[in-house]
Amino acid sequence: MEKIYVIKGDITKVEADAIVNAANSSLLGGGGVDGAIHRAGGKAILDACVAIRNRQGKCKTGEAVITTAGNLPATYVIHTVGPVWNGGTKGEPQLLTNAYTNSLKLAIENGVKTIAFPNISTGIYGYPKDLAAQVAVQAVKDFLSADTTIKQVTFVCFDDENYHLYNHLL
Ligand code: AR6
Repeated sequence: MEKIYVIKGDITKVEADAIVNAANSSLLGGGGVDGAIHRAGGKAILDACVAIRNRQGKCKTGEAVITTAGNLPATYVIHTVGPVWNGGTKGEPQLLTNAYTNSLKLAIENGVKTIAFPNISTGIYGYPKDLAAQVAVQAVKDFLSADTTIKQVTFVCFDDENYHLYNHLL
């Protein structure tokens, strides 16, 4: 599909209306891409996350919230929480689908036309990369087939394995 792109690189450098963060339920930062986004984006992102926490509590797995992107070249950061891999029988595929779909819904609600995703759950959360790539691509394709407002979705792969998997799938 011509709206979907794959690049290899660091999502904190990507110019898009929104970049997505693979956060945790606390929304208060962590390692991996989450740590990189908070480091590069500065305190404004954490302040916005704390405000959301105070307003609505933790972010459940598969759900998403939106904040400023602080000092990043993007306009917004959409923080979503992917599932921890527990062998695949604890609803992981549906929860990962929800993370992508709810991020895209929030994007549309905020007028986002270009959005970049990291490979959610495939680092610290241990989701097998090949299975996660299949879920991610299917979720985005299904969503875009019913929506015409999003113009561009970019999968930003940090490691070679994910980059090859996404190139193969797309
Ligand atoms: N740009 C793009 N992708 C990146 C970057 C980056 N700068 N850094 C890492 N990745 P992970 P998860 C890739 O562990 O598995 C955090 O502590 C990485 O190679 O960041 O969803 C949160 O707070 C991998 O493919 O997220 C949570 O506690 C992908 O990003 C937990 O980790 C996701 O790896 C979430 O775990």
